[in-house]
Amino acid sequence: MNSEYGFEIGMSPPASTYSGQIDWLMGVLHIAMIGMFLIWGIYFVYCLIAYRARPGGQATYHQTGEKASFIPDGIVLAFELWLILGFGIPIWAELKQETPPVEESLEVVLVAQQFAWNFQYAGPDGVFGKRDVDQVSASNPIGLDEQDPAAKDDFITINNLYVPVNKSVILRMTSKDVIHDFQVTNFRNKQDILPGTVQTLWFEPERTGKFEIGCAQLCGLGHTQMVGNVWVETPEDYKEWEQEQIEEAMAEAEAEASDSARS
Ligand SMILES: [Cu+2]
Repeated sequence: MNSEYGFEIGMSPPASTYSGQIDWLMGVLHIAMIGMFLIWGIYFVYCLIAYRARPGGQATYHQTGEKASFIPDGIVLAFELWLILGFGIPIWAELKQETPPVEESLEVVLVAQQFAWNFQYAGPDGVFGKRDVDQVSASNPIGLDEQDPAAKDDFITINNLYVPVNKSVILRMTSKDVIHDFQVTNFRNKQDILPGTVQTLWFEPERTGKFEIGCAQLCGLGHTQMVGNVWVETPEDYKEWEQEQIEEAMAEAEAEASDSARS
């Protein structure tokens, strides 16, 4: 873990709308597992003592038709079904299937690469500029097509994702090279990113602050350095930051256009 974030025992503080549900489920699972471990452990020791070898003892080598052992099995099975059907599947569906409406969310494109996170914002037109593999360069890591009118107001950030608090964020994620995995522990989410496809991940931050992004899929020698930050800001601060980025992007696009007109 990055030393800047300190060392914590247990999970890092929850910061998204669904992190409470994940923590609750993990808490129930851990307590149930400790309980089962203790019960089975005590029963095991009891059997060792009660059925130890004694003079005149007679071993039985066939089933006696005893049905009592099905009772604890049945209880455990019922408990597991209750967890899976009552909580596991609904929480999974919320995280992975019930993406909030795009109109009410901030949509960001994420292009992962060895070993960085490139975030593309659509700008005021709300349309993402096209990406072109042939235009990828050191200064244009995602290959944003400069000829595309929709690209003029787009802006890119590297390893830093800025979002407003209390608004859902939808990430459309792809990779330039190998499989990466976007993970923010505070948000309790994680999603593989496969080259050639687009994966969707959403979250809604509930607290302002800085949260660490890690790559959760071993992706090469620089894997451990593939870290970034999510900066969750107040809506006002976010708006201000966004405006600066748009102005910068527009000025750059204009300068480039006049450059190419001159040559
Ligand atoms: Cu990676």
